[in-house]
Amino acid sequence: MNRNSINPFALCIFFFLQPLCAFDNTPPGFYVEWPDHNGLPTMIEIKKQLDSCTSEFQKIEIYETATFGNMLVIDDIIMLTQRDNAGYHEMIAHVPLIAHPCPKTVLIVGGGDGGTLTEVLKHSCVEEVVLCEIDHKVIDLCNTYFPEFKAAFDDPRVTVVTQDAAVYIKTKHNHFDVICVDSTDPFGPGKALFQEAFYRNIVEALTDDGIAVTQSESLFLYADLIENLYTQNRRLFPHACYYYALVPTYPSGTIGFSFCSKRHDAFAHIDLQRIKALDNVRYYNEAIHRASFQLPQFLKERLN
Ligand code: SPD
Repeated sequence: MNRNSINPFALCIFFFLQPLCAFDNTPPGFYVEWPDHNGLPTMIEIKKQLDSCTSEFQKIEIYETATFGNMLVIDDIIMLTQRDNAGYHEMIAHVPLIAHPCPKTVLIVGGGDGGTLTEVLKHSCVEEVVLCEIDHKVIDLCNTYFPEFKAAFDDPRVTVVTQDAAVYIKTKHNHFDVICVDSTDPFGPGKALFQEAFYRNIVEALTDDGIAVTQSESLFLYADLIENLYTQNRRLFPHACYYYALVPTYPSGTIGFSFCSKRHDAFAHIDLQRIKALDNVRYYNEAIHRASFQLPQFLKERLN
């Protein structure tokens, strides 16, 4: 056969395989999060995988991305990147802590990466923080690959409890001024943290004027979940609402939180001096605190 002619065997193979390849359009060098609960994949360019392990509870991976720094992925879901985690961690911590006039005791549920812990500790009024993380492997890996959060674990105000928070919280009554539920998504180890029984235990664990905020997903992708949590929380708390932050590496670029408070609304105690005293803040400010509770019309109608 002439060197320049096309091999008919190769041609057959190409036409056989080509339709199969069309199902995987992922460019090389990209990580794709495409969970089966939504049709909107999140794609991020990566340089390499830095580490991975399967713990007793979940698969944990660390990647070096091209432009977002290191990235933590748990059970194929992006948890955080170095570049854009401030929108999430500052909003889950500073909104309830500033809404409370004098928070001294704080519980972080999950949050083994240390990002929320780092933000909570910026409040000088806080005297005690318990971080309850079910999976110590998350803490170990993140201490290596997210060194900016490591110092928080050495703060004398901090106690780390390695336990299922759904069990731990039942042992606490009238104890915490603020609870931040920094959970994974509502399946796998995180599922129990989205159920009413857990929220009832939060009510018990909070002090009389306590405030809890819980990771409550994207308003574009999880409106049903948000509406259900809101309906439930209105029965459990005098103040219940939803607020959100912009985080480009989460599905649809946003993530929100349920705000649940026994006495104080989200704005009554905003203290500009306390906000000014927060060190090295990249996302949170007074205007963002207020604006993050303003919802698009479609969600407002569902939460009425
Ligand atoms: N869909 C991803 C939600 C992840 C929320 N938790 C992130 C943990 C960061 N501390």
